[in-house]
Amino acid sequence: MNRVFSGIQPTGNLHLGNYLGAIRNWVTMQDAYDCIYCVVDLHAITNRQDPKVLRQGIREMAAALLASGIDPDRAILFNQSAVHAHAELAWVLMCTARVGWLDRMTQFKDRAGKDREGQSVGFYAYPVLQAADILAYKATHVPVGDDQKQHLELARDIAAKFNTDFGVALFPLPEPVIRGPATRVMSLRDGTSKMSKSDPSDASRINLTDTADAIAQKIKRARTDAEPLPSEAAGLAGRPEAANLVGLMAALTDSTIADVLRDHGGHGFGQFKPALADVMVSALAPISRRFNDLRGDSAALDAILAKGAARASAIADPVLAEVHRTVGFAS
Ligand code: AQP
Repeated sequence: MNRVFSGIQPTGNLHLGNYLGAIRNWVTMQDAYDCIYCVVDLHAITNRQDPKVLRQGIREMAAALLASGIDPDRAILFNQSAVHAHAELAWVLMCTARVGWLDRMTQFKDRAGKDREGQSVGFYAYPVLQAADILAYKATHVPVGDDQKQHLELARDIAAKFNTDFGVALFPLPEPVIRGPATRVMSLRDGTSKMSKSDPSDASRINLTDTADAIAQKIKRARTDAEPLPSEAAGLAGRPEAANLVGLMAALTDSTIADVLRDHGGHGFGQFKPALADVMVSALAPISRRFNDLRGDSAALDAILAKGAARASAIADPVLAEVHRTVGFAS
């Protein structure tokens, strides 16, 4: 059976990179798969969090996902810490994963920079928890942005080693689903770094909660070069900011880079940017409206998350029991 699992951190607003790289695929996959979507609060505390802000962030992320089109009657939507199998399986898999494998994770190296020794052990081991998130449900497909490719390969390696070590076929090897023309949305201020919630500059990203005016201003001020758009994709080589904006237009209009360049090739950014801003505002305005309607109803959001956690536990608990028997635990 095909089963989809994916997660998102409740730290800060959902941005256009999260939406186009991952969430939009989450929504379409609900029609074809058995889907489990998780607000990953255990991952969030790998960096220090204010408890009040985290609690509110979990609800707000749930509201943002519902506003984006996740249907809690079809997909399972819950927060990670409410299902104990995640942390428990992570421990077992921590004993399967090798230190050398984690040492190769580029995201840790990039984010830790020179302060490797000052990072939490949890932040270092984060990709093992991510493997547990997926494998606790025997998920077969994981829709993610391009930045998560290496972590997905690690999850496959961990699943394969566990199966081999114990001579079982307990875990399927999960497939990443990385699709669409915007699998890696870049910062509006620097076309070589990814759009990210933790970028200190709000001008670097489009938040799903931004007003139409804020979107228009951010696109207007987005960094670009002085050349007009080329009429073919090859002409975007070495122009990361132009490539990013063209990719966004393609993703938001459900078309391809070639289509966008056919329509806008030869235009300067003074002409292209307002067209892009208009398309972006039309795509995001309904989501933003629904989000504002949902975010204030904490009781309703908590009820949706609790129901999702019960459904998730009903799938993960038997898998965990199978793991217990396989490794030789008495219970
Ligand atoms: N720029 C991006 N382009 C395409 N996809 C992206 N994703 C994140 N940034 C981009 C995808 O969004 C999903 C959820 O992300 P997450 O919040 O759990 O993880 P993240 O990669 O840590 O997101 P951020 O914005 O970069 O947060 P910070 O700055 O806090 O680290 C994932 O599928 C991810 O691929």
